[in-house]
Amino acid sequence: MRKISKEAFRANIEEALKVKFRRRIDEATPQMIYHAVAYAVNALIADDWMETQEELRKENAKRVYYLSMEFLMGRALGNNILNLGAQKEIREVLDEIGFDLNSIEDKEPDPALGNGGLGRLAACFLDSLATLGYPAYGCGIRYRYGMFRQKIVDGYQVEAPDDWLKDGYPFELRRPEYAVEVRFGGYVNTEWVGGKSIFVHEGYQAVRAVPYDMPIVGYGNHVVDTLRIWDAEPLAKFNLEAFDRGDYVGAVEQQDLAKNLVEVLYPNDNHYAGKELRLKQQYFFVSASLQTAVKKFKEHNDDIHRLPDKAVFQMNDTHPTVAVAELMRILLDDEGLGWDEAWEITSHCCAYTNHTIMNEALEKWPLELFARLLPRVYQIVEEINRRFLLQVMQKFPGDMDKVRKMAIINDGQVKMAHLAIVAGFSVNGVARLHTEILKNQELHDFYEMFPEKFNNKTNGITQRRFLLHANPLLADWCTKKVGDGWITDLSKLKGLIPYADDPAAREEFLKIKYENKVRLAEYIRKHNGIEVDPNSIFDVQVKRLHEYKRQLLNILNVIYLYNQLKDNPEMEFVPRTFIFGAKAAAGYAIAKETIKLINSVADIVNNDPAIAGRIRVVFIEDYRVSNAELLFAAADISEQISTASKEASGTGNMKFMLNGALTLGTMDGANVEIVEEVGSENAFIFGLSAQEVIELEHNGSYDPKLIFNDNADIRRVLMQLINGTFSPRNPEQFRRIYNSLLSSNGGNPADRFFILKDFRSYDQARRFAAEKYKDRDWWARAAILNIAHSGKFSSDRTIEEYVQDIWHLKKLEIPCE
Ligand code: 26Q
Repeated sequence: MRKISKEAFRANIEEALKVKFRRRIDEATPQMIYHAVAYAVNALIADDWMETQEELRKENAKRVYYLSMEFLMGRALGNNILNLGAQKEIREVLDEIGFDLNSIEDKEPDPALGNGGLGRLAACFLDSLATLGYPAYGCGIRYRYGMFRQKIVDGYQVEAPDDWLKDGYPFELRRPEYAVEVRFGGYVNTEWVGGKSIFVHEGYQAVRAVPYDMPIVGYGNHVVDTLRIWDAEPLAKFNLEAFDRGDYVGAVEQQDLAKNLVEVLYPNDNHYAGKELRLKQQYFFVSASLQTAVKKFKEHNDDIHRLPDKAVFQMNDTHPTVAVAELMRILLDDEGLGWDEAWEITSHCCAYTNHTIMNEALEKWPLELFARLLPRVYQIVEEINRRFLLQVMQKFPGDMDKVRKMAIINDGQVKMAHLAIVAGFSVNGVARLHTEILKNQELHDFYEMFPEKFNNKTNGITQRRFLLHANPLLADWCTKKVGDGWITDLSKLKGLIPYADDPAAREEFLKIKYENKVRLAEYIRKHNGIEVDPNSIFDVQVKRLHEYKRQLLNILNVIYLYNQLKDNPEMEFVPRTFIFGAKAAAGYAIAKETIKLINSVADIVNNDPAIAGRIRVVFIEDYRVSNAELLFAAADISEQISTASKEASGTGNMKFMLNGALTLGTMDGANVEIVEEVGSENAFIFGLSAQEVIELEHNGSYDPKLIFNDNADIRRVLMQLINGTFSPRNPEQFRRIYNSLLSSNGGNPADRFFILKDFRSYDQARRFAAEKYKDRDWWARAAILNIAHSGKFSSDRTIEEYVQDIWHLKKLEIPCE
């Protein structure tokens, strides 16, 4: 780690205050101090950043371009300080000038340029890439408004714009010198020149893509990678020309296009909505990123055929999949290559990660829209499809059903997943179970055709943010027990195993967990006005609201427990605090109704003297990366209760485990591997298996009404949804939820996520967990074993696998001073 000069750091703070705000330290507000500290931190980063770029140039190193519509970065200040190894010094400087680092960190808005898991995964990957010293660019969009801010008003979710740039964001750097042009619409003219077809794109609208760079600081290694996010501006020059030609409307249209393009992140998680603007966003950042990558390559290499040796494009789900056609376009039209050469290059540069099997999340663009917006790219997709279908017919002669099912273009739609698989050299799922389901069910036809492309990369998380930063008490404890090697090699936590049986260590662990629960309880008091007992079980479900994630199962079981307590006030009952945090996509009605239900149950339960505070229900408003850090650190139970087969991986599950929470979950996604690492005796597993779910879906034999009729307790809970128990002023409030559980609707079967089917076994697992919680020794042991076995779930491990099997990068070494 570098030596930090406190004097120089303080001088930089003073300088920034003077230049930016015309203030001295004693006149500065905490907000100003935040900006000044960020400035001083940037000064620490700058040399390493330039050095890394220089090294990249010198080595002519291969880079990965991680193409993603989302980067859910969370706050940068605290993370950068830790990765620079400057925390102690900066804390001291701030102390001296009368400020506290934690409250200064709180002044930073969360850059929330992502929805949930997929976006946060991208952010963890960048942290690991830099820490491991691999050359990498994150490529994305600089949304003017990121993920909406959630307010809870009268129990309802209300969305407010996330104006994260309003005071300026100190960690971004505008790079107008790297601006490029991106073109939309128009038509393609084919000209015959020298015995060759030339495709000329005309009548298009263009925008100027301007990159903003953010530093991605590696931990203690002087490597600084780059997150490059693109802003759209009108093309000033073109505009003037348009005016000269009297094309007033044309000029204004370009102005409008640039203004709207990057205005807002679509807040749909795992849900496709065929919006034209979304496709524009996709093409916009992909085209800008690829143009830049090719340009950069050509600065240092003269044979374009060698591109695959120097660049790999990882497509984060299908969202950037138009990349394969755009790269073909660049190679064919700009570089003048023939189809076969261009294809050889493209199909060795592009790789695809699948993050979902949910049908409603698959991107299928209407052909008409696609062709109108991207006429030349569409021609190329057609040709890729034509050649691919010839291949299919060769492999499966006479099987026209296969041809139809596998086509990239079919039924008036462009199927982006098919395009990605056909044109990419690698297809990976994000947990072992998920990859097996892709191979054996969802993508089975493609697996038969290209078995060599399929591989698994089980997700991971960065321990730098989710332990070192989020949970300083536990981080220190780990370091005291096993040394600080875990910060860059999480498998070192295995050294904690013996402490699981050490009574003193168990006590220390429980004490730390208690402190973290107190910290969260204070947050809840401040934000919710609810008193929660840190001695109660903190049972936490935080993730996007989605039917398949089954927040509904959780809250229905809470109602059931409440009924029991009401019936038997004397019964023995371990006090529980049920904590929820979730944003619902703005147009997802049943998800919003579920939020209202959770808040309505909270209102009734929290204010019912008959149960004497033994159940508390808390809904955390505006769940995001910064408050997630508090929640993981304070949790006893991690709710991972998706319908088996539906959650591709999950990553929250790993963050809880790393912080010593026990998983209450189904055998879904990465839960399977978590249990494999820690042992099923140290987790609470329940419910249908993925195979059982898939079979029930296939034979359509599941009838939730039978359970409803058979089981009086469940019937009572469901009736309470429609008899006003939790909505006295509007007994019909939760009718839609009730119906979704008991009636089929528009092709969807009743209870399509098997909530009633899994209700009993969930209840048993939960009851068992509460029983175990009373045995403090047992609990502490299990929690320590969870931490000790979380090593596999570091994104450092995941990234090493991507590098080995897909990217083939070499580590950079940045000389230290
Ligand atoms: C698609 C089309 C139009 C608008 C929005 C979208 C869209 C946006 C976001 C579709 C999907 C997403 C996000 C998906 C996602 O976060 N998936 C999660 O990825 C995690 C990382 O691999 C997994 O751990 C989760 O299991 C998976 O749900």
